[in-house]
Amino acid sequence: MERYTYAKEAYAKSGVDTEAAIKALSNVRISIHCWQGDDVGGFEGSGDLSGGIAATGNYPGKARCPGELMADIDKMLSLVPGSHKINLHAIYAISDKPVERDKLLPEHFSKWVEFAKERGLGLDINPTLFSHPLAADGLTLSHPDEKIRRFWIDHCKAMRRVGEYFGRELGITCVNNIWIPDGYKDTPADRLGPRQRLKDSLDEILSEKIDRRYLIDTVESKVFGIGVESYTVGSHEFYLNYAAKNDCVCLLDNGHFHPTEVVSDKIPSMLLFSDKVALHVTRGVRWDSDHVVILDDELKEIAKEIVRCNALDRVIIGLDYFDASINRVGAWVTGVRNMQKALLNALLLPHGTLKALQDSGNFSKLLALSEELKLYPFADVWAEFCERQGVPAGAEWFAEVEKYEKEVMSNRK
Ligand code: RNT
Ligand code: ZN
Repeated sequence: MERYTYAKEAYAKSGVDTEAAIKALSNVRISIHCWQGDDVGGFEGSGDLSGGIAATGNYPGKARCPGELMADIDKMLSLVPGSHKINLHAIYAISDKPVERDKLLPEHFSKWVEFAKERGLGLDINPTLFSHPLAADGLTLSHPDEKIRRFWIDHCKAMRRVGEYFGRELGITCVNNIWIPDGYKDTPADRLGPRQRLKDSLDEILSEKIDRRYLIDTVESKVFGIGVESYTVGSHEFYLNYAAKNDCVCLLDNGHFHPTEVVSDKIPSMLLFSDKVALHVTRGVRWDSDHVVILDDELKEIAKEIVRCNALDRVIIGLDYFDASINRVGAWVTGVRNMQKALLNALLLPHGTLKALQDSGNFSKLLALSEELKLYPFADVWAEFCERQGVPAGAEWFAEVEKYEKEVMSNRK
């Protein structure tokens, strides 16, 4: 507390209100991906991940069923400040009998709605267009075979209805994100045809009008995937244009661009032309490896752009990482807290002062001040925020994970 009082004063001197920052941060709901809990396995039973994404490692204690995953989510949430959303995939449907993906109904997700209601959470959804026999050749919504394309279109339509149900039941808008693995390993003979088919598929999927209060549709691009190195149907340009012309939102996954290309720089451009932009925040190491999000420079820069553009209500923040080589609950908590730390860091910067320095051409002072601000007592404001939210402020949270691993996760054999 004493430390917070000191920090509050230090920030006030630079024109920053720490109370306003704490309040703003406590209102940010992050969409926390359920799939960190089980390496994108889901409950369909096969467990084999496909579609050019991969989880590596076999750390013991993975959640094997809805009950275990929900228990792990509870543990994770108890160590994360604030109220959030849980982001589900179609493969996390809960049903006694197997249900084909094109036949999924809201009732197959009613247990999740119950779970969310009891905890004041929102829910997001994703159709799962990978890890399935009909996606075995790496093509789904752009497939030349009409029957296969039909199956995936119907699946996406079904999941939009599930999303609408989430939004209606919980009173928190659901985000339905479409990502497809479609592409070719080698140089294609036709780049237009698959994209034409993807466009047609999306047109049909989105043709059913659903109230925006309940459901927002997003489309996620990618530059390449393992096995589909030469051509990706759903490229950035494809979705950027598609979203601009249709009633949906572009989703930028920061692992889905060339290594020196940054998503932070794209955010203001997107916001000038669209009401919303969605993110999958991840950490690619040399490729789209989906490492746990750490508090690195690009994460801080992404958060700064969201805050500087005054767009906390326009940028939909979702997380997307899955590390199977370390304790999964620990990985989850680390990433969520880092996203929040980055936002708090951004909320504690004197953006007005910094912008004025830029506009007056005083780049020497801009650089000097920006660097000095890095050593402001940020950690004390973070600790105060955590304390007020009733979660551990520092590394002591990990003791909870160790205890949970010993008492719960280690019994999953
Ligand atoms: C894959 C995409 C996609 C998935 C999730 C599981 O490269 O990033 O978002 O990670 O849907
Ligand atoms: Zn993603």
